[in-house]
Amino acid sequence: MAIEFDGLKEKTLVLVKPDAIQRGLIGKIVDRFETKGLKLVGVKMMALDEALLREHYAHLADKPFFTSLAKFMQGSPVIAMCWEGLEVVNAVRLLCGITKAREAEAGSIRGDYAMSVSCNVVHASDNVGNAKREVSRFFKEDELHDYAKSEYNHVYAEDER
Ligand code: DAT
Ligand code: MG
Repeated sequence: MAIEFDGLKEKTLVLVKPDAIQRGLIGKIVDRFETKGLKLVGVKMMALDEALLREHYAHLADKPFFTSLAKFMQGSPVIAMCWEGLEVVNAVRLLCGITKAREAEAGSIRGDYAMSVSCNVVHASDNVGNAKREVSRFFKEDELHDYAKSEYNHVYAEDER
């Protein structure tokens, strides 16, 4: 069965990066998504191997910083999470803030917790097409969970559910 991505079942991939793991920010970062009203449908700690990193950052493979980016991302395991909700890909990008963290909007995760371009604490899928590819790359179907969240009756209006 294919992973659902429509409406309330839209999904996105978030990685808590090694800098955030080292700095003890896992809880604070998870809290941002939970408090927003998103549904966590998959989560695991994992070490990123060479092949996975090459796929994940294929769009940056010929950049001069690629080697240091790969080394940084392999500095410790990461927390991979799949979050679900209405237009969640866009909502999560907004929550994360722009790449260059020291210029990220105050109130965003990068804006509040980071100062660097590369050590910017989180990864988030940047559009729905990439979210589909990234969620499938990091999670097997049986690692994603479908469950009711009663909070949804208050997070979304009736015509949004
Ligand atoms: P984002 O993570 O905001 O989607 P991206 O996909 O362009 O940004 O780049 C992926 C990661 O690569 C980014 O989070 C940090 C690193 N990176 C991007 N541009 C960089 C640069 N100019 N110097 C060093 N690292 C960079
Ligand atoms: Mg990106």
